[in-house]
Amino acid sequence: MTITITAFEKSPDRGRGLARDMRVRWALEEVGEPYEVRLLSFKEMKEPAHLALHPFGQIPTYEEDDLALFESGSIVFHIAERHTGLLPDDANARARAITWMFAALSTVEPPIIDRATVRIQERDQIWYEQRLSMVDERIRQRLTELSNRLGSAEWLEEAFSAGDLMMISVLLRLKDSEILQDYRNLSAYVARGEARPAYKRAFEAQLAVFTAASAG
Ligand code: GTB
Repeated sequence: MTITITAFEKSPDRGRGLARDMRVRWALEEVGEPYEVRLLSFKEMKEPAHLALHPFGQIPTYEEDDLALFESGSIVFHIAERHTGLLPDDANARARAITWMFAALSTVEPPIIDRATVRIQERDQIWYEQRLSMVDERIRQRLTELSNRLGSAEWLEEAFSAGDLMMISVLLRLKDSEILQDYRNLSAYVARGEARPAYKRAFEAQLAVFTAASAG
């Protein structure tokens, strides 16, 4: 079985591991599955060959024999389902871990992405400051709720799971903002994820791509 994923040829995050191939790399590293990476320019992402794999012309995609997937959540779920290590065996615990994956993507990530969009695309608008503070308030509401649930626990459920992998991946987008720093248990939770050997391997691999592209 050969696994191939796609990633930015030169990531706009300058190798900070914020693009969504990072969560797929991390999942593959957690389960010990080797993979290859096909790097794409923005132009190539919108060409027919890639659109056949990804209808929205984005990264990441995932190819494994005759299976092709897109959407980072679906890809991480697929990896977690087919290997041990990212989902518990107990049916109820497994369902809860999957619930956290959905919570990360559908409840926590949207305002965080809105923040990035506002900061990039609406900076010159007269409503910029007001809109940014409204989005920040929505993020703080979610982080307060998440922080209350996590409390002093290490992970969202008994053991590290794909739910934590996805939640930490989503929270990492806030790492450089003061918002996350205001939640000490969430900052520590993110740091625990980053300290995992699998995360570090994935991070180094994506950073190497950016470093090579910058040198070339
Ligand atoms: N819902 C999809 C998923 O989860 O897979 C979203 C995929 C997505 O947004 N892909 C982005 C992409 O391909 C890259 S990751 N964009 C190109 C396009 O749409 O044309 C998003 C991203 C981009 C940049 C940064 N950054 O610079 O920090 C962080 C995250």
